Amino acid sequence: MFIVGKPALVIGKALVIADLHIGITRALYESGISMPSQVRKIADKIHELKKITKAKELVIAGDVKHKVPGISWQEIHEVPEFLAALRFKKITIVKGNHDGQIEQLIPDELKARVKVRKAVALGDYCVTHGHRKTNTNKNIIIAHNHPHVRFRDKMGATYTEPVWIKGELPDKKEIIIIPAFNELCGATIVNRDKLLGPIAKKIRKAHAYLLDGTDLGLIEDLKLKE
Ligand SMILES: [Mn+2]
Repeated sequence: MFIVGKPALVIGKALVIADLHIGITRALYESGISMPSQVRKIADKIHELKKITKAKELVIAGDVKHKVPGISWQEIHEVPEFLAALRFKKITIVKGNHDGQIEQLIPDELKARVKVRKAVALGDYCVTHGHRKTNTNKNIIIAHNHPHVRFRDKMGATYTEPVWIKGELPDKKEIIIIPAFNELCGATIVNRDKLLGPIAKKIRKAHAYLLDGTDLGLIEDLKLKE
């Protein structure tokens, strides 16, 4: 189910990714960092995963776009360009807190293939963004947190790595938190910060896993001494 080395998983025929934050380069530009558009790069990475996994459909677990509230000029151009570049029979956008009015950015000719939902069921899992509560009796997959673990090297320097989080909810259902697909996004440092959203807050026995699958153990045991 997890794709080794990538912030993505496959359930049945569906490739699941999250937190693309298209348009973030505009926000970075406004804070003084100039970067080229990420649209082509993100679409290429997704197609590389499509090839490896032979997935037929794509589920984006929220935050396709970046600006909150509203839509930036850049997103008006980049989100339709991105969606048109994707070569999937079916695309489901599970709406994130950054996806207000995302419906307006779906070109008419793609509306039959691209659907917007609050949550979607895939096998034994319910996929939702995680900024709101969701009623389900399935295991749950969320995003929203952009989870990273912070490490300190022998010289005392700290750095972070993206991680998967896997644990359980009070009803014993499994919960998985997907790392952000766009590495330019800010992160929740899970061995320092509180997890975000009403679903993630209830997690128990949460383990962090590096993208290569290494189990780092319980997140409460990973705290660094300051
Ligand atoms: Mn996000």
